[in-house]
Amino acid sequence: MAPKRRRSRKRRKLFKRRVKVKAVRVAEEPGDGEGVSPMVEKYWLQRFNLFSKYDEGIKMDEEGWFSVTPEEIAARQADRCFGGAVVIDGFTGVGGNAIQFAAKCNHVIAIDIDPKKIEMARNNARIYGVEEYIDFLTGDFFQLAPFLKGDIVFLSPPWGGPTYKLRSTYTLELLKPKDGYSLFQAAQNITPNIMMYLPRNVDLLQVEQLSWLSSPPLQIQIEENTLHGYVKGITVYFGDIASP
Ligand code: MGP
Ligand code: SAH
Repeated sequence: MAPKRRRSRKRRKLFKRRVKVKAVRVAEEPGDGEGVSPMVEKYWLQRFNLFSKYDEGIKMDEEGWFSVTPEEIAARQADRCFGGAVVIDGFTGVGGNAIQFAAKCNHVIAIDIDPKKIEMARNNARIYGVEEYIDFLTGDFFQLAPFLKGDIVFLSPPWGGPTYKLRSTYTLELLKPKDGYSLFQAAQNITPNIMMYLPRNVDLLQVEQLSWLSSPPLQIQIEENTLHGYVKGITVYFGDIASP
């Protein structure tokens, strides 16, 4: 049998270092049962920016991870509520926005086409103690819109996945499941007080044109949403909730 090869002192040192690095990585990775794929690991690393109460039993799925509005941004958006306002959150996801609206507005109607998202949003709202201020509805916002009444409509539709940022300019036609113009019009039939959460590379000229769909044109305010100095998205406020 060939004699066992001893590592040189230099290689032994290197080997030790490699083992150490691996141990640290393991500790930083999601635990078993977190359901986190490699694709969403970078969002998991930001989990406490998404939900400060993440460790208390927050539930997420893959789309939820890359779509949820970070808590600090959602809280700032919810500051636009006025006394007694009922907010319709047309694309609730795992509830990042609905929870913050429920904490600051009178009542929230939270809609998502995916029943699993509604269950996760309900669970997450319970953790934040605001479940009783939210009516959860499973359904298609476009089909439900003609029957809805509310003071503010919040729209954070799918942007087509994390690859939205590969384009230099994101046009409103790319929003899912329908283009931004159809979406805006469905909301406008409910109220002129509309908030849209859009990609940071959105075509701002197109966004401004949305306000011209009304006569006289709606007031509009465009806000860059930063987190720790990094732009995450853009919120557009229309109607009475836009600051002059
Ligand atoms: P991001 O650009 O995927 O993340 O999303 P990040 O960490 O800025 O990545 P980086 O590679 O640019 O460093 C930024 C934010 O946009 C997320 O935190 C979500 O709030 C929001 N967001 C992203 N997507 C793909 C969607 C989406 O499809 N719909 C909605 N409503 N929000 C999204
Ligand atoms: N603002 C949310 C994230 C929304 S992600 C948060 O902070 O958690 C967009 C959501 O739109 C997804 O959950 C998706 O299931 C939902 N959706 C897609 N098409 C829809 C439709 N036609 N009507 C209602 N919801 C829809």
